[in-house]
Amino acid sequence: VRRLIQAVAVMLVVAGSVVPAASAGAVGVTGGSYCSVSLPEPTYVCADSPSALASVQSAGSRLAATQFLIARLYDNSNFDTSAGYLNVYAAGDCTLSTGNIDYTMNDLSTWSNRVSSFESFGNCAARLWTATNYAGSAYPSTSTFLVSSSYVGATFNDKAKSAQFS
Ligand SMILES: [Ca+2]
Repeated sequence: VRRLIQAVAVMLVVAGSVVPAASAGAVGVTGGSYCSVSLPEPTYVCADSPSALASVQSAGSRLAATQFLIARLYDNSNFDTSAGYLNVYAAGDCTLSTGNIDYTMNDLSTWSNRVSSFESFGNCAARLWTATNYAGSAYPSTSTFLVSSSYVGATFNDKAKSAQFS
């Protein structure tokens, strides 16, 4: 009987260790300042360096070949990468018009209260909000977008909790 119990215990341990590894498509979600998110899936993949982030992405093939980089949000101002960034991927470029919203991030999650500068790509421009779900105050304003900003200003620095792309 004891042997059986031991065997069961071993199996439980193995199962316990296998589960996290199997869901390791989510490999880097826990740590690291260099992150990416593929919209509309709100899963953040993070790593300790840009190269580690790249290898996590390719290893987990979390990034479909059809994903386009539409924005990069920086923890530091002046597009400085040393404190980390969040690459935002989407299924395609933004439309040329800024009269519509092409992509949204209703909760910046681990990237809340960090953004100090940003760049947008693929015809996109960005608007940041100080609360989730596009509430609170908006940068640059509730009716405009910016392709890039080297510093979002003292009022919005480390305040963004959601974002829209047009
Ligand atoms: Ca910051």
